[in-house]
Amino acid sequence: MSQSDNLLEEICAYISRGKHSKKRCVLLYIATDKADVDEFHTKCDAQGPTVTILYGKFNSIFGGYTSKNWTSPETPCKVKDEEAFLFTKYDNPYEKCRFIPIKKKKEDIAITCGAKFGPTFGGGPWVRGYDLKVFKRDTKPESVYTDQFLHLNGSLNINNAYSDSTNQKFSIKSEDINYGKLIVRKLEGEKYDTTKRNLIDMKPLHGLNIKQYNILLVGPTGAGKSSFINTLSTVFTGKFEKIAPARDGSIYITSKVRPYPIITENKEKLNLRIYDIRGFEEGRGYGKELELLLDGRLPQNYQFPDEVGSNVIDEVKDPSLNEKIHLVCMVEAESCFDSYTPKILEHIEDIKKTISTKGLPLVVIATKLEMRCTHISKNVDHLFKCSKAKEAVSDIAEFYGVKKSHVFPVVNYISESGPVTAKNQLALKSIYDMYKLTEEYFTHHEGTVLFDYKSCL
Ligand SMILES: Nc1nc2c(ncn2[C@@H]2O[C@H](COP(=O)(O)OP(=O)(O)O)[C@@H](O)[C@H]2O)c(=O)[nH]1
Ligand SMILES: [Mg+2]
Repeated sequence: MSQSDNLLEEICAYISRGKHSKKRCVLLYIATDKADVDEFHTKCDAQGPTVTILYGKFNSIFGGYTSKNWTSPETPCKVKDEEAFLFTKYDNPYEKCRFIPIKKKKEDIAITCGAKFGPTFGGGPWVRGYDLKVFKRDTKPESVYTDQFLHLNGSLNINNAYSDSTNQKFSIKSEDINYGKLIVRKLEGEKYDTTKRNLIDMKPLHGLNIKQYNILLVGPTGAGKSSFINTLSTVFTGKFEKIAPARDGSIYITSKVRPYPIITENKEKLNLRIYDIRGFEEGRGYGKELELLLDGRLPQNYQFPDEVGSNVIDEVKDPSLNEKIHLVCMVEAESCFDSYTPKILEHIEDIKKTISTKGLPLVVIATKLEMRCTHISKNVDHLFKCSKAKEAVSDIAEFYGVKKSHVFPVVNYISESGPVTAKNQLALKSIYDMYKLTEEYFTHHEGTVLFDYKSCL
């Protein structure tokens, strides 16, 4: 177990009031030779609860936790957080972490968010008023890297908003933490991986009597349906996976219906199945196949013939809710709707009509956005602020008649590479929101039995 794993486990136990829970962390931001305020905000804003960890020069590790989002307003803004705290420990596995909670009545100034501020604990406004201002921009001196250490231009003045004792005499002083100096080997911003954990723990609504939610991917051939399944698998196992055959070279290979489970590195199975099918093309839509599939009447491993209607379908009789589709996800790579041929537009209209007749929820995944913007291809983080990506999301929402919040940009893992935080976040958000939408659909869906009669007998 690494040094930070150890520390994060202690912090996690402190947050969960002494109970060790199985939370995992994802590294959002790391600085070793420079501290960049913009990069910090790009990677850490709107991520929910985060831990900032400083690995000090003088044998100590320290930092702070906030349960609130970091944001970057032009005018700095104080944020209330009753759960925030600072921490410090010697860089030694046998030494316990010491926690410095937010003082009573100081919760309103637990953190300060600002476009020119890095992670900042306490509310100022004067330099000595911030308990831990890690670094800032536009000031002299700037943060500098010399002698293999990063000299941060923030300040450490605890006992303003944070203290571990009501008696000043016994409380931890700034000098007790890394000699009161912001000279560090490394700085990290971490977030507890709650989305992933929540997804693993999610169960279909009680009373539906189904094992999992079924999500169907539909889209033109080559849009990235199979690659999205591989991306999800990669996110959950932590290593590049190719469970769904995606296009390699010039042949598109998905020709059958196939549901894929998502399994984690610890062999935990998510309670959802993603159905991969053949994409539609100029000369081939779905005809009756789609309706049968939504109803759970298309046999498993059904092979799509090259010509629609050229086969006899051996329909599944009396399918249960377990076999039906519960949410449809359109996969869209182009969003150049003007260049779609009338035939393709006709296929899309047919699909939308069939989904709408069934009353099923529809969402869209927007893939390949990095191909539109060189900045995204160099760094996926750029997608969060890219105007071209935002435009694509708006266009797609309008075209498919869905809310913008139901269009999920993703950048698929298509080749062997290490984990990319932004790619993981995008894929996780999309699947988490799909799960929640399916739940919402069942909660409000008329005629669905949300009550387990058998358990009452
Ligand atoms: N650049 C890029 N290529 C992608 C992405 N998703 C899929 N692809 C590529 O697009 C091609 C078609 O993908 P595939 O998943 O087989 O599409 P499907 O026919 O919808 O299942 C493959 O060559 C993939 O490598 C993406 O997000 N970015
Ligand atoms: Mg495919």
